[in-house]
Amino acid sequence: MNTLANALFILFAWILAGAPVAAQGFRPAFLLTGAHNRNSQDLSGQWRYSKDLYRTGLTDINGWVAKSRMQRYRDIDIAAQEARGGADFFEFDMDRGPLINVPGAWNAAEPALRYYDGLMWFQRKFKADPLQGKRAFLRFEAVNYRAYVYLNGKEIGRHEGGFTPFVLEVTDALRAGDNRLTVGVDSQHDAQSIPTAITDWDLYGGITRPVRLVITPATFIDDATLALQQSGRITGEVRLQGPQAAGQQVSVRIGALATAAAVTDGQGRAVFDIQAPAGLARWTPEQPSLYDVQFSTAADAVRDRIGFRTIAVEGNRILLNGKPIFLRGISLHEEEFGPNPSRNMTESASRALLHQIKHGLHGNYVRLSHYPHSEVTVRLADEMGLLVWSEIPVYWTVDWDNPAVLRKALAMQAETVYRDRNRASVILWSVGNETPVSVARTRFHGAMADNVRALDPTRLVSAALLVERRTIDGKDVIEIQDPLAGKLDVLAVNTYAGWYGSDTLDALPGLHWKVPGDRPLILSEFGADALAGYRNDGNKKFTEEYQAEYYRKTLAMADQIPNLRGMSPWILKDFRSPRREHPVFQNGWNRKGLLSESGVPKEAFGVLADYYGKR
Ligand code: GCB
Repeated sequence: MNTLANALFILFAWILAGAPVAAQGFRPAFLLTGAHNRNSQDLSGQWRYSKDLYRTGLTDINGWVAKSRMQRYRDIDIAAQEARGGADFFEFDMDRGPLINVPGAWNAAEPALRYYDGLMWFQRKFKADPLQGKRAFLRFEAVNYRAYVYLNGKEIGRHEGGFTPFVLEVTDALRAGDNRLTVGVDSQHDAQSIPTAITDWDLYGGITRPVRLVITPATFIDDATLALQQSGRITGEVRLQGPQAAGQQVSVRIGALATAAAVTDGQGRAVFDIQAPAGLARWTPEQPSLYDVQFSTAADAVRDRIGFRTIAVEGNRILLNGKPIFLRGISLHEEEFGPNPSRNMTESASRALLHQIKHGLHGNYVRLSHYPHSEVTVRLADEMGLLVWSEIPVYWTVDWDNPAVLRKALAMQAETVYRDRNRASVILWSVGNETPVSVARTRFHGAMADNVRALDPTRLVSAALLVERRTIDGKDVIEIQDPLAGKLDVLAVNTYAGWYGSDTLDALPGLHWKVPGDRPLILSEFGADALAGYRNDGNKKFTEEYQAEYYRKTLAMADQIPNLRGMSPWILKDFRSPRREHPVFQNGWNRKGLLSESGVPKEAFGVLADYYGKR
């Protein structure tokens, strides 16, 4: 294509991509947001797996359909076929494959899979009762990164995106009695995936969060939401799906405090708008009050535990329930304590991490980086009283000019917002992390900011930006030179002076910050590596002393930023990263944790805990 044709093509593609920015366009066909409280069968446990590095179970050479002897998803008893003899033979057998725990990443399951990155097949069998007019769905909380799902040999759907849930209807494919569920999981990332192939965290391929078979009535409550508005009213909606979705009476009960009723419209949507009851206890980190909320119709009911609070920006302050708040936080990857994490976020694994933030560091806030964390973690943040920054992995760089990539980002945002919009803890939606400024990149993030605001006008929008260094009038200045700032309610920057670059630690408190003062600013990251136990070797990099001093000096620098309203230093715990291969200090771990991988505190943990204790 010549340059003009190319430009017109991009423009046309952008118009097409822009059209569905009407955020509702990204609403998934089914949400089943209350799934964990429904009649469901948890399919966690031991599954069989089969490696498929050349993807022969999906396609043959030249992209032709896979050979039947390679199709892992076939509903077939291979041992029985083999016993019969004959011309047919097979180059897989899921029934006799090795076992693996689901949920969990395969990289931690056995040493040979540590750096396996590609297609892996999973299978398990389960029994189901006759449906008798009901409907059946599979809800996957997360599959990293692409999923190909087959039930009883039939393809029932695909999904892309490693950190958000998806729901597939299996009413027609499900058998009363024995069923065979097969999932192809492709962990490979490329220039068009989100994130791309290079990050600073582990690959963690697999079915990393629970899978449930959910049974519903023919017409069911797909989604139900309630939120406290600045006006003091509680508003929300319930969406029914099914043949009887229109004209149904829907009721909502908020603990023992209030009830309300509404009738669904032609699309199965009922809206609520009620005065907040006088006795309503507002959710705060200090008193994270949650109410049992029940949404019901004649045929169905779902429950949720919901907290009510408001969040807003006024001038350069952040107001929680109308009162200024400072975010005493830390960043967190989804990785449990221990020498061989598998990203299996059980409630106890997640609680152990959040406990350190809340009670060890005296924090009230966590940055769940760099992707939506498990539903378990976000619910625990609600319960334990930790405010949450939530982000999707538009990280470092993606293919900014590609409308298909933008659509993926907007869809991921929608999946995240629909999943978490009942969580009082979530106050910030981030639209990116450390993406270098360019026209295409800023337009991409701008579309994300518009999308997330349209999906959820009740929360704040931010992004972790890069800072620039300049010398102005002989002074060493740190500034934000990013047009995206105009789209954000809260500015956030990552700053590593004193770790990356040549600054001495003593220079940090003297650095001048030139940032817009009209809005709140958060330090979304700062940090330095230290190997737990490496001490008494001078003030060298990688010692605990260096990291502790780095924290003291960076906190002294931070105290000079007038509109600083919070921080989430990098990071609570050492985490696995294939980028980090120093054979003495790292060995595949990013060592910027305040705790070692198994939870041993480094000196800097105490420095931050003292600071937060006084803040
Ligand atoms: C960053 C990234 C984070 C890295 C960190 C580091 O700026 O946002 O993902 O892990 O720096 O350790 O360099």
